[in-house]
Amino acid sequence: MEPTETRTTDGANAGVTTPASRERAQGAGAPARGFDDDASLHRTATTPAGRVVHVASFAAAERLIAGGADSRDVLIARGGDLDAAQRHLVASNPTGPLEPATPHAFEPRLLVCLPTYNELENLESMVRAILTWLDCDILVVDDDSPDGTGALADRLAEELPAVHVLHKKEKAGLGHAYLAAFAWGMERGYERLFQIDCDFSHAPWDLPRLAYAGVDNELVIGSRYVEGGGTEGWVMRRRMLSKGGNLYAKLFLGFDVQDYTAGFRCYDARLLSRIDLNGIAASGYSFQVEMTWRSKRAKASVKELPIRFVDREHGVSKMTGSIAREALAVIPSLRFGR
Ligand SMILES: Nc1nc2c(ncn2[C@@H]2O[C@H](COP(=O)(O)OP(=O)(O)OP(=O)(O)O)[C@@H](O)[C@H]2O)c(=O)[nH]1
Ligand SMILES: [Mg+2]
Repeated sequence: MEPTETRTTDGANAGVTTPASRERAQGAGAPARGFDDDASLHRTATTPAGRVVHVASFAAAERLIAGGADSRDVLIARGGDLDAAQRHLVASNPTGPLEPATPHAFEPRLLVCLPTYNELENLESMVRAILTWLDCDILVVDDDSPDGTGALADRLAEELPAVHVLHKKEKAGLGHAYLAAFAWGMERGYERLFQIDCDFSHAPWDLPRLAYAGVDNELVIGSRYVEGGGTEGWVMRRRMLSKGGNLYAKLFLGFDVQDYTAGFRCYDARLLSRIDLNGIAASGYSFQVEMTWRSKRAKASVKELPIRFVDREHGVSKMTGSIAREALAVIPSLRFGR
């Protein structure tokens, strides 16, 4: 069954296709597949802001993105209503950033879990961007960041009713932050729980895509390693580490998932309730691998959507050698140990 979005936005911009804009949309000499599929499902335009815009249903958007379009330029119209989208373009600030008129809304209660450690420069813009794109609540989980991120989170929570904060006493790793967030969210009846980094490596405008795919799949992974996905701005060493880590995980856990270590996800709370979260061993980035493995063991349907992972602009990475070493030991133990 094709999932339906219950209260969608008409927040997409549209315009007229010209040969020049079509050429830009497709990139010089590298046509993106899917652009000419079905003209009733998308249009392209060049706005004064200089971007090419595509308008589509979620299904059409996924075809464009898998074919090479940047999801940033794909704005999704209500029920494929391109005329409404076009009216929005006329009404909105044409030189501003391309944003939906209202955030995408879905029937289930959505909680975006946002772990932070020293993300002062990123937190406020991340929170506002998330709320621009998705009608959801946000839980910031801060491990007593020395730079004052926790105090900023409190100020945002005072201003924005959708924002909540969980303060932890000390830096305990990403896995622990997410487990605390899941417990908090499940106690309060949230039905979909998202993971996203607070450094813009994961694009807030991809959240509605994950939410939509979450209608039919208990685990949706924003994947760098399916067609249309990728990484930007990483040095060779970092690329090798990620690819090597994924190959290592696949060798032990199966080739049916392409991006085991991805941190951009949407979980159905019913899946989380079937997993023994207290038994999770990993805390670093093998937390993602362990959760994927346990989801597969719990017979979850897993869907990977292509994303472009962009290296952080502000702040510093918390990736360390010990996090990578943890993965070396944890991954085989998942397959053979427990
Ligand atoms: N609460 C909490 N958040 C953390 C911890 N470690 C990292 N984070 C957050 O988790 C997210 C991912 O961490 P990053 O430092 O970006 O690590 P990464 O994405 O694996 O590495 P890079 O690709 O180098 O950025 C960010 O939002 C961090 O602020 C932690 O120990 N506790
Ligand atoms: Mg990061």
